[in-house]
Amino acid sequence: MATNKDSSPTEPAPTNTTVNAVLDTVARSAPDIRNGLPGRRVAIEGTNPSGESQKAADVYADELLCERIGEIPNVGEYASEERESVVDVGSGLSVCVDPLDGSSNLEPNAAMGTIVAIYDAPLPATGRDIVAAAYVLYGATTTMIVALENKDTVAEYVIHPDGNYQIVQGEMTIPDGPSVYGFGGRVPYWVDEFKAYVEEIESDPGMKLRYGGAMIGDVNQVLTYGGIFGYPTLTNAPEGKLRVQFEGYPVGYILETAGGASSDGQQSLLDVEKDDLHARTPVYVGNESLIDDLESALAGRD
Ligand code: P6P
Repeated sequence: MATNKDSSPTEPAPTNTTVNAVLDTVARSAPDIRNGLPGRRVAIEGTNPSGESQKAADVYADELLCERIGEIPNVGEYASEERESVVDVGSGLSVCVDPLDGSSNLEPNAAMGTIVAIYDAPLPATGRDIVAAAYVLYGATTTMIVALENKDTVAEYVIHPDGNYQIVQGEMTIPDGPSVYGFGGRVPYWVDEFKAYVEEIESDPGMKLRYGGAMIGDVNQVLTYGGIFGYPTLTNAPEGKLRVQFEGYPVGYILETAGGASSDGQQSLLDVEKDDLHARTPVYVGNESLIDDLESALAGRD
Protein backbone atom coordinates (compact mmCIF):
# COMPACT_ATOMS: atom_id res chain seq x y z
CA MET A 1 0.00 0.00 0.00
CA ALA A 2 3.01 2.30 -0.19
CA THR A 3 1.84 5.68 -1.39
CA ASN A 4 2.83 6.38 -4.98
CA LYS A 5 4.85 9.58 -4.69
CA ASP A 6 4.76 10.05 -8.47
CA SER A 7 1.13 11.20 -8.75
CA SER A 8 1.04 14.85 -9.70
CA PRO A 9 -0.73 17.06 -7.12
CA THR A 10 -2.15 19.11 -10.00
CA GLU A 11 -4.05 16.20 -11.56
CA PRO A 12 -6.46 13.84 -9.84
CA ALA A 13 -4.47 10.82 -8.85
CA PRO A 14 -5.55 7.49 -10.33
CA THR A 15 -7.99 5.76 -8.02
CA ASN A 16 -5.52 3.11 -6.98
CA THR A 17 -3.00 5.76 -5.93
CA THR A 18 -5.60 7.45 -3.76
CA VAL A 19 -6.82 4.13 -2.36
CA ASN A 20 -3.25 3.21 -1.46
CA ALA A 21 -2.73 6.59 0.18
CA VAL A 22 -5.88 6.23 2.31
CA LEU A 23 -5.05 2.69 3.38
CA ASP A 24 -1.43 3.66 4.10
CA THR A 25 -2.68 6.57 6.24
CA VAL A 26 -5.06 4.35 8.21
CA ALA A 27 -2.35 1.73 8.79
CA ARG A 28 0.21 4.31 9.91
CA SER A 29 -2.37 5.98 12.17
CA ALA A 30 -3.27 2.74 13.95
CA PRO A 31 -0.43 2.94 16.50
CA ASP A 32 -1.34 6.57 17.25
CA ILE A 33 -4.95 5.51 17.86
CA ARG A 34 -3.85 2.57 19.98
CA ASN A 35 -1.44 4.73 22.00
CA GLY A 36 -4.16 7.31 22.51
CA LEU A 37 -6.58 4.89 24.16
CA PRO A 38 -5.21 4.97 27.73
CA GLY A 39 -6.66 8.06 29.37
CA ARG A 40 -9.52 8.29 26.88
CA ARG A 41 -11.64 5.42 28.19
CA VAL A 42 -14.17 7.76 29.71
CA ALA A 43 -17.59 8.61 28.31
CA ILE A 44 -17.99 12.26 27.29
CA GLU A 45 -21.03 14.51 27.15
CA GLY A 46 -23.40 13.96 24.26
CA THR A 47 -24.01 11.13 21.83
CA ASN A 48 -23.00 10.18 18.30
CA PRO A 49 -25.49 10.63 15.42
CA SER A 50 -26.86 7.15 16.18
CA GLY A 51 -27.72 8.26 19.71
CA GLU A 52 -24.98 6.18 21.34
CA SER A 53 -22.76 7.52 24.11
CA GLN A 54 -19.27 8.51 22.95
CA LYS A 55 -15.95 7.79 24.57
CA ALA A 56 -13.17 10.38 24.44
CA ALA A 57 -11.31 7.81 22.34
CA ASP A 58 -14.06 7.82 19.67
CA VAL A 59 -13.68 11.57 19.16
CA TYR A 60 -9.88 11.41 19.33
CA ALA A 61 -9.67 8.70 16.63
CA ASP A 62 -12.21 10.49 14.44
CA GLU A 63 -10.43 13.85 14.61
CA LEU A 64 -7.06 12.24 13.90
CA LEU A 65 -8.35 10.31 10.87
CA CYS A 66 -10.39 13.24 9.51
CA GLU A 67 -7.33 15.50 9.56
CA ARG A 68 -4.98 12.97 7.95
CA ILE A 69 -7.38 11.50 5.38
CA GLY A 70 -8.69 14.95 4.52
CA GLU A 71 -5.20 15.98 3.38
CA ILE A 72 -4.88 13.20 0.80
CA PRO A 73 -5.13 14.42 -2.84
CA ASN A 74 -8.23 13.14 -4.68
CA VAL A 75 -10.20 12.51 -1.49
CA GLY A 76 -13.34 14.67 -1.69
CA GLU A 77 -15.54 13.65 1.24
CA TYR A 78 -14.94 12.28 4.73
CA ALA A 79 -17.68 10.91 6.95
CA SER A 80 -17.70 8.98 10.19
CA GLU A 81 -20.05 7.34 12.65
CA GLU A 82 -19.10 10.10 15.08
CA ARG A 83 -20.16 13.03 12.86
CA GLU A 84 -23.65 14.11 11.85
CA SER A 85 -22.73 15.18 8.35
CA VAL A 86 -20.19 14.71 5.57
CA VAL A 87 -17.01 16.81 5.65
CA ASP A 88 -16.08 18.36 2.29
CA VAL A 89 -12.31 17.98 1.92
CA GLY A 90 -11.89 18.63 -1.81
CA SER A 91 -12.83 16.57 -4.84
CA GLY A 92 -12.51 12.89 -5.56
CA LEU A 93 -13.22 9.67 -3.65
CA SER A 94 -15.40 9.47 -0.55
CA VAL A 95 -14.04 7.89 2.64
CA CYS A 96 -16.25 6.60 5.47
CA VAL A 97 -14.80 5.44 8.77
CA ASP A 98 -15.95 3.92 12.00
CA PRO A 99 -12.99 5.35 13.90
CA LEU A 100 -13.26 3.04 16.91
CA ASP A 101 -15.70 0.21 16.39
CA GLY A 102 -16.61 -1.41 19.69
CA SER A 103 -15.32 1.39 21.93
CA SER A 104 -17.57 -0.01 24.68
CA ASN A 105 -14.84 -2.70 24.87
CA LEU A 106 -12.38 -0.11 26.17
CA GLU A 107 -13.39 -0.62 29.80
CA PRO A 108 -13.02 -4.44 29.78
CA ASN A 109 -9.88 -4.04 27.61
CA ALA A 110 -11.27 -6.24 24.85
CA ALA A 111 -10.78 -6.08 21.07
CA MET A 112 -11.79 -3.01 19.03
CA GLY A 113 -11.34 -1.91 15.43
CA THR A 114 -11.18 0.89 12.90
CA ILE A 115 -13.25 0.36 9.77
CA VAL A 116 -12.68 2.23 6.48
CA ALA A 117 -14.69 2.13 3.25
CA ILE A 118 -13.64 4.03 0.12
CA TYR A 119 -16.42 4.89 -2.34
CA ASP A 120 -16.13 6.22 -5.89
CA ALA A 121 -19.36 8.21 -5.44
CA PRO A 122 -20.74 11.06 -3.35
CA LEU A 123 -22.09 10.14 0.11
CA PRO A 124 -24.33 8.46 1.04
CA ALA A 125 -23.02 5.91 -1.44
CA THR A 126 -24.03 2.29 -1.99
CA GLY A 127 -22.14 -0.94 -1.47
CA ARG A 128 -21.62 -1.23 -5.22
CA ASP A 129 -19.72 2.10 -5.19
CA ILE A 130 -16.98 0.65 -2.94
CA VAL A 131 -13.49 0.52 -4.51
CA ALA A 132 -11.72 -0.69 -1.34
CA ALA A 133 -12.52 -1.57 2.27
CA ALA A 134 -10.37 -2.44 5.26
CA TYR A 135 -10.41 -2.83 9.00
CA VAL A 136 -7.74 -2.49 11.65
CA LEU A 137 -8.06 -4.89 14.60
CA TYR A 138 -6.62 -3.73 17.94
CA GLY A 139 -6.09 -7.16 19.48
CA ALA A 140 -3.09 -8.87 21.04
CA THR A 141 -1.32 -7.44 17.99
CA THR A 142 -2.47 -4.76 15.58
CA THR A 143 -3.51 -6.17 12.22
CA MET A 144 -5.26 -4.84 9.12
CA ILE A 145 -7.40 -6.70 6.61
CA VAL A 146 -7.63 -5.12 3.15
CA ALA A 147 -10.04 -5.86 0.30
CA LEU A 148 -9.42 -4.25 -3.09
CA GLU A 149 -11.63 -3.95 -6.18
CA ASN A 150 -11.53 -6.84 -8.67
CA LYS A 151 -9.75 -9.11 -6.21
CA ASP A 152 -11.06 -12.46 -5.00
CA THR A 153 -8.90 -12.63 -1.89
CA VAL A 154 -8.05 -10.25 0.93
CA ALA A 155 -4.66 -9.39 2.46
CA GLU A 156 -3.65 -9.32 6.12
CA TYR A 157 -0.96 -6.97 7.43
CA VAL A 158 0.71 -6.75 10.83
CA ILE A 159 1.18 -3.13 11.89
CA HIS A 160 4.20 -2.44 14.09
CA PRO A 161 4.30 0.18 16.90
CA ASP A 162 6.31 2.52 14.65
CA GLY A 163 3.54 2.49 12.02
CA ASN A 164 5.42 0.34 9.56
CA TYR A 165 3.48 -2.68 8.39
CA GLN A 166 4.16 -5.91 6.58
CA ILE A 167 1.95 -8.35 4.72
CA VAL A 168 1.49 -11.68 6.50
CA GLN A 169 -1.22 -13.24 4.29
CA GLY A 170 -1.45 -12.16 0.67
CA GLU A 171 -4.34 -14.27 -0.55
CA MET A 172 -6.63 -14.88 2.40
CA THR A 173 -10.05 -16.47 1.92
CA ILE A 174 -12.65 -17.63 4.42
CA PRO A 175 -12.07 -21.32 5.31
CA ASP A 176 -14.65 -23.76 3.89
CA GLY A 177 -15.44 -25.58 7.12
CA PRO A 178 -17.36 -23.09 9.30
CA SER A 179 -16.64 -23.43 13.00
CA VAL A 180 -17.56 -20.21 14.84
CA TYR A 181 -20.74 -18.16 15.22
CA GLY A 182 -21.69 -15.01 17.07
CA PHE A 183 -24.92 -13.00 17.08
CA GLY A 184 -25.72 -9.67 18.72
CA GLY A 185 -28.92 -8.24 20.12
CA ARG A 186 -30.87 -9.61 23.07
CA VAL A 187 -32.27 -13.10 22.45
CA PRO A 188 -35.81 -12.21 23.58
CA TYR A 189 -35.91 -9.74 20.69
CA TRP A 190 -34.75 -12.21 18.03
CA VAL A 191 -37.52 -13.10 15.59
CA ASP A 192 -38.74 -16.69 15.83
CA GLU A 193 -37.31 -17.74 12.44
CA PHE A 194 -33.87 -16.45 13.49
CA LYS A 195 -34.10 -18.23 16.84
CA ALA A 196 -34.82 -21.49 14.98
CA TYR A 197 -31.85 -20.87 12.66
CA VAL A 198 -29.52 -20.27 15.60
CA GLU A 199 -30.77 -23.41 17.35
CA GLU A 200 -29.81 -25.36 14.23
CA ILE A 201 -26.31 -23.89 14.34
CA GLU A 202 -26.01 -24.55 18.08
CA SER A 203 -26.99 -28.18 17.52
CA ASP A 204 -23.96 -28.61 15.22
CA PRO A 205 -21.12 -30.07 17.35
CA GLY A 206 -18.61 -28.46 15.02
CA MET A 207 -19.76 -24.91 15.80
CA LYS A 208 -18.45 -22.81 18.71
CA LEU A 209 -19.81 -19.52 20.08
CA ARG A 210 -17.53 -16.53 19.58
CA TYR A 211 -19.06 -13.16 20.49
CA GLY A 212 -16.91 -10.37 21.86
CA GLY A 213 -19.09 -7.28 21.54
CA ALA A 214 -16.99 -5.53 18.90
CA MET A 215 -17.98 -6.44 15.35
CA ILE A 216 -14.44 -6.33 13.96
CA GLY A 217 -13.15 -8.81 16.53
CA ASP A 218 -16.06 -11.13 15.82
CA VAL A 219 -15.86 -10.76 12.04
CA ASN A 220 -12.13 -11.48 12.17
CA GLN A 221 -12.88 -14.75 13.99
CA VAL A 222 -15.24 -15.68 11.15
CA LEU A 223 -12.70 -14.72 8.48
CA THR A 224 -10.01 -16.73 10.29
CA TYR A 225 -11.96 -19.89 11.19
CA GLY A 226 -15.05 -19.83 8.98
CA GLY A 227 -18.56 -19.39 10.34
CA ILE A 228 -21.05 -16.56 10.66
CA PHE A 229 -21.43 -13.24 12.48
CA GLY A 230 -24.67 -11.34 12.65
CA TYR A 231 -26.34 -8.40 14.27
CA PRO A 232 -29.85 -9.40 13.32
CA THR A 233 -33.18 -7.75 12.78
CA LEU A 234 -34.94 -7.46 16.13
CA THR A 235 -38.62 -7.29 17.00
CA ASN A 236 -37.95 -3.95 18.70
CA ALA A 237 -35.43 -2.77 16.06
CA PRO A 238 -36.22 -4.26 12.62
CA GLU A 239 -33.14 -2.58 11.07
CA GLY A 240 -30.87 -3.97 13.80
CA LYS A 241 -28.07 -1.82 15.20
CA LEU A 242 -25.20 -1.59 12.72
CA ARG A 243 -24.79 1.29 10.28
CA VAL A 244 -24.79 0.31 6.63
CA GLN A 245 -22.40 3.00 5.37
CA PHE A 246 -19.75 2.56 8.08
CA GLU A 247 -20.11 -1.12 9.07
CA GLY A 248 -22.42 -3.12 6.78
CA TYR A 249 -21.04 -2.24 3.37
CA PRO A 250 -17.31 -2.53 4.29
CA VAL A 251 -17.55 -5.85 6.13
CA GLY A 252 -19.90 -7.18 3.45
CA TYR A 253 -17.37 -6.17 0.80
CA ILE A 254 -14.47 -7.72 2.72
CA LEU A 255 -16.21 -11.06 3.39
CA GLU A 256 -17.51 -11.33 -0.18
CA THR A 257 -14.04 -10.53 -1.53
CA ALA A 258 -12.69 -13.29 0.75
CA GLY A 259 -15.03 -15.83 -0.85
CA GLY A 260 -17.76 -15.61 1.76
CA ALA A 261 -21.17 -13.96 1.58
CA SER A 262 -23.12 -11.15 3.22
CA SER A 263 -26.78 -10.41 3.70
CA ASP A 264 -29.31 -8.09 5.29
CA GLY A 265 -31.51 -11.17 5.59
CA GLN A 266 -32.69 -11.06 1.98
CA GLN A 267 -29.90 -9.76 -0.26
CA SER A 268 -26.19 -9.00 -0.36
CA LEU A 269 -25.37 -6.11 1.96
CA LEU A 270 -23.82 -4.42 -1.07
CA ASP A 271 -27.29 -4.16 -2.65
CA VAL A 272 -28.91 -2.53 0.39
CA GLU A 273 -30.05 0.99 -0.52
CA LYS A 274 -30.56 3.64 2.15
CA ASP A 275 -30.98 7.40 1.82
CA ASP A 276 -29.66 8.38 5.23
CA LEU A 277 -25.92 8.52 5.96
CA HIS A 278 -26.44 6.89 9.36
CA ALA A 279 -29.09 4.37 8.33
CA ARG A 280 -28.95 0.99 10.01
CA THR A 281 -29.30 -2.50 8.53
CA PRO A 282 -29.33 -6.06 9.79
CA VAL A 283 -25.85 -7.50 9.12
CA TYR A 284 -24.95 -11.15 8.51
CA VAL A 285 -21.55 -12.19 7.10
CA GLY A 286 -19.81 -15.54 6.77
CA ASN A 287 -19.65 -18.71 4.74
CA GLU A 288 -21.98 -18.75 1.75
CA SER A 289 -23.70 -21.97 2.90
CA LEU A 290 -24.60 -20.44 6.26
CA ILE A 291 -25.81 -17.20 4.69
CA ASP A 292 -27.96 -19.14 2.19
CA ASP A 293 -29.51 -21.15 5.06
CA LEU A 294 -30.14 -17.92 6.98
CA GLU A 295 -31.93 -16.26 4.06
CA SER A 296 -34.05 -19.40 3.60
CA ALA A 297 -34.92 -19.41 7.31
CA LEU A 298 -35.95 -15.75 7.27
CA ALA A 299 -37.85 -16.12 3.97
CA GLY A 300 -40.55 -17.85 5.97
CA ARG A 301 -41.36 -14.53 7.67
CA ASP A 302 -44.31 -12.50 6.38
P1 P6P B 1 -24.17 -5.05 21.66
C1 P6P B 1 -20.13 -1.78 18.93
O1 P6P B 1 -20.82 -0.80 19.68
C2 P6P B 1 -21.07 -2.26 17.86
O2 P6P B 1 -21.43 -1.20 17.04
C3 P6P B 1 -20.43 -3.37 17.07
O3 P6P B 1 -19.07 -3.26 16.96
C4 P6P B 1 -20.84 -4.62 17.83
O4 P6P B 1 -20.97 -5.75 16.98
C5 P6P B 1 -22.18 -4.24 18.44
O5 P6P B 1 -22.23 -2.82 18.49
C6 P6P B 1 -22.34 -4.81 19.82
O6 P6P B 1 -23.63 -4.49 20.25
O7 P6P B 1 -25.66 -4.77 21.60
O8 P6P B 1 -23.86 -6.53 21.70
O9 P6P B 1 -23.44 -4.28 22.73
